[in-house]
Amino acid sequence: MSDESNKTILLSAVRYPPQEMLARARTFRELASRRRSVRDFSGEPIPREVIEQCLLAAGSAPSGANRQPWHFCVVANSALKKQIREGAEQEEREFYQRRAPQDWLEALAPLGTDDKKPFLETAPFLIVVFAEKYGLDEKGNKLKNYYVPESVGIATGVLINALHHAGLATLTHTPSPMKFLNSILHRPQREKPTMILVVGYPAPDARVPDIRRKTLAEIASFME
Ligand code: IYR
Repeated sequence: MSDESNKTILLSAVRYPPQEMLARARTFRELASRRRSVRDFSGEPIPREVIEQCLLAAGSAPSGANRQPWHFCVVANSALKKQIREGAEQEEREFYQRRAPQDWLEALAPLGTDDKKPFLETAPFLIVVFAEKYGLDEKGNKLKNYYVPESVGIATGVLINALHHAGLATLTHTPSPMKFLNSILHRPQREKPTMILVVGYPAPDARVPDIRRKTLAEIASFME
């Protein structure tokens, strides 16, 4: 391997004294645990620059072989949002009326979801997350991607927290199947839609299910 392909730069890292580290960890945990999936959005506009900054944060996620195999399609256009709502509601009707097994419907019951997705038109922005199955080099040849679902999942997680940190509400919406999004948004077949992130301010009277999060002991084990 030539020196050029293997260039390194000095890591620029910050280090905090233990007390400050703990305070920062607590502050972030408090922020993160206030995030809720919201289904009632206000139509109030939000600045596009905020979305841009959050997308750049998402783009800093680690990815297999640094391929960055994601594409975020930001939809603000009302006609496109309407088409997306129609496409999603069509799939959701099938899901709720026919495809979903009873156990799945029972698992969703506490969330109160159904096949109606008005938020897809109300919210100012829909960010459709696409996973790039393979890339293209400068000559148009296929370039293999690695750990694509993991990489895109991590980037989406960063995006959700960046938006939440900026004071915006989100919903991860997953109509299934989602192929209809490629045609509406003119994305190539090598990109697979993974979810619609609905973004905006919550409606003033927004309500959320009364759920609880698992405790530390339930989600982690320390092998000391
Ligand atoms: N995609 C459907 C169903 C749904 C599935 C899961 I898993 C959820 O956590 C929530 C909803 C919908 O969006 O209604």
